[in-house]
Amino acid sequence: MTAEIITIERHILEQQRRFPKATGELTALLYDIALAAKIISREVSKAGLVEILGLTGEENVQGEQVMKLDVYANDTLVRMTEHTGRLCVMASEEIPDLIPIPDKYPCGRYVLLFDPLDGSSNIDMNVSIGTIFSIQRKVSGGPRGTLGDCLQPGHKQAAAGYVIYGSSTMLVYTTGQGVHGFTLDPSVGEFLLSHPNIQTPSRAKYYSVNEGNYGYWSEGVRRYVDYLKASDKAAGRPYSGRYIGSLVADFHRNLLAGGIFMYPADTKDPEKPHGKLRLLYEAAPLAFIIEQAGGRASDGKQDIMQVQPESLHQRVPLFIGSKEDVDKAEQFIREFG
Ligand code: FDP
Repeated sequence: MTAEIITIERHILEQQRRFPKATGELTALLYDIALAAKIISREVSKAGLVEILGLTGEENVQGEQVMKLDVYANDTLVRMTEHTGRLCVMASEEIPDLIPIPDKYPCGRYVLLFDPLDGSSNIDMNVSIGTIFSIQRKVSGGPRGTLGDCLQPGHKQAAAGYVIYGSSTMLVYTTGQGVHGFTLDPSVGEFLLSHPNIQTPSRAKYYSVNEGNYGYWSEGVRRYVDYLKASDKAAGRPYSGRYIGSLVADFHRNLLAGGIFMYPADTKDPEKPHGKLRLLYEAAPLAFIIEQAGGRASDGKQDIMQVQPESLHQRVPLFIGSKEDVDKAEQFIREFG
């Protein structure tokens, strides 16, 4: 055996030791989430085998059909964290309102916001899907968590991460001390450190966007994508296109290989003038991760981390990935709208 084996528990604990005043609550919360991720991963890997596949026939708050696995992932995260005394309130992409901590359990110092199973329209096709989470601190004074605790800008996050259920299951997280990735070893049931201190390249090789929406984008976004495809050998263009259509998978690929993911605002659906993705459950946590990895996230005009949320399920245009490329996208939007 050559390399040191570092479990996620040991890694989180070692990070905590750098902060002598830390109480261990955040450490324990991250560990609770890792445990929930293992349980969700187990069910996802059986998705093609058991009757859990198929639609429940209900619609979520975004008007999308909810699959059973989404419900399972949502319930698992709630069940693994609500009783611990570490959380004051939760919110999920699947649930229209706040998820309060039941009165029978103590109230904690943290807020958990999550997308339990992102990319779920891909489940039936065996495409990678993921769980995204964001942890904020309780800022309200009352005995329980409030909507105001959830509606905090991304730069206030205490931690964020995602789990990708792909060819292997990986958990990637940050507490503001770099980005670290762990691969689940299913034979021992542990997440082991496989990608310490992830840094994303400052320039992309790949761009990821649903180009079927081209005709619905603004002039600036259209021109930017044309620019990425135009040949200029010295400048490293054209870029290669990669679009899985599953945010966590697209983001993870670009984080490691260098790339820009975009979900711009479009005029296709007048109900969704701000694009498709949600600020609190998708854009803000991934923005925290990409910034810690040396990249950037923008809504086309300003850093995602600075956007003040106004409602739980708010959508936001997203340009995220290699720094120079996000800068360039903003430049096109500034010039051409
Ligand atoms: P899905 O609809 O499968 O849940 O956030 C939702 C999401 O997937 C993202 O994971 C993905 O990046 C995006 O939507 C794909 O949307 P399009 O089908 O419009 O490209």
